[in-house]
Amino acid sequence: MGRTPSRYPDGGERPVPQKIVLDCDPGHDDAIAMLLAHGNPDVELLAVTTVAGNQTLEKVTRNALAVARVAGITGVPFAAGADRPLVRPAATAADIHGESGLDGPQLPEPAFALDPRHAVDLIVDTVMAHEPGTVTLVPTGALTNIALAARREPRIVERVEEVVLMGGGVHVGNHSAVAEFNVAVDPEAAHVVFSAGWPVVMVGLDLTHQALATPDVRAAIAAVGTGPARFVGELLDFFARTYRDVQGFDAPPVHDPCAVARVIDATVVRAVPVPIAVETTGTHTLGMTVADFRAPAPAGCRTSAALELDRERFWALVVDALERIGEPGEPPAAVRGR
Ligand SMILES: [Ca+2]
Repeated sequence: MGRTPSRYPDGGERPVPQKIVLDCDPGHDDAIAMLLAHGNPDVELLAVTTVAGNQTLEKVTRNALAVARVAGITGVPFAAGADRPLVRPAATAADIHGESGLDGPQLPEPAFALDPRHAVDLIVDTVMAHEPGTVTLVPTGALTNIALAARREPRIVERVEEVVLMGGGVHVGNHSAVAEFNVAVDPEAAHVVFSAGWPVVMVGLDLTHQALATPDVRAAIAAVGTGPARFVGELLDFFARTYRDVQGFDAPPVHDPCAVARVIDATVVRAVPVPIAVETTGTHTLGMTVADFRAPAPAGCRTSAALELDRERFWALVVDALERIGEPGEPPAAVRGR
């Protein structure tokens, strides 16, 4: 499968690998996002941080470490972050992700211990330790940690290359008629992140509902035939059932790896600049991401909304990453000459 060069939205090539911090709440699709980031050679995973969301902080953190073991991720610090939203009571998505937050496959015991730092400190330390404009934050859960990091060390706002987040949506909701789960769980944090002034790419439901794990996709993943690919297959079996039963989807939308794919190649996940505000007071619209398309985006607009997925190339990236991961402990597939 051909490897595409990492590109800026204007088509120029960006330096590779792109350094990212993945802030997540695994979560079936978070797990696949982590595998994509680990297996793709154009992305360097600097740190993984966890936040309460799909399940409690304790559960999603344990899940993140389990996924690291499945993928053979080593030498990357993992840290636990906020155990609840900034203002509102915690909410989980056990109806979609199960009691463990990662129901389906058997989860292995962690192979290494958490970094002792709080996730917010790990995010700040990581961004400050690298050259300005070289680290991209990829949040795929509630935005609590990212908002706290921006407050803890405001200089990261200038220093981060961009924030490519899975959350929100222009025309679609899932937590309510108009609000997506990650934003709705902590709308105040989302407000901080969207209005901070750093570039924000909103990879929302308009985009991720195009990333459906249809039977042909699941067959391509199964054909990889490795432990991590089987793990993804078992995740998708469970995810497909809950998405069918709870939300009426024929095939489950695999949201979070779309944000990683955007970092890998902006032409796979196409976004348009548009001012976006987060609703924090609405009776029926709490957590809505309000995108203002009335006129062309003003000069200097720092937010954009992802609307168009190149479905074929997206899934090719996921399958390619799984092939490169191979069986953890073995040399990468590319070295074996497969
Ligand atoms: Ca997530």
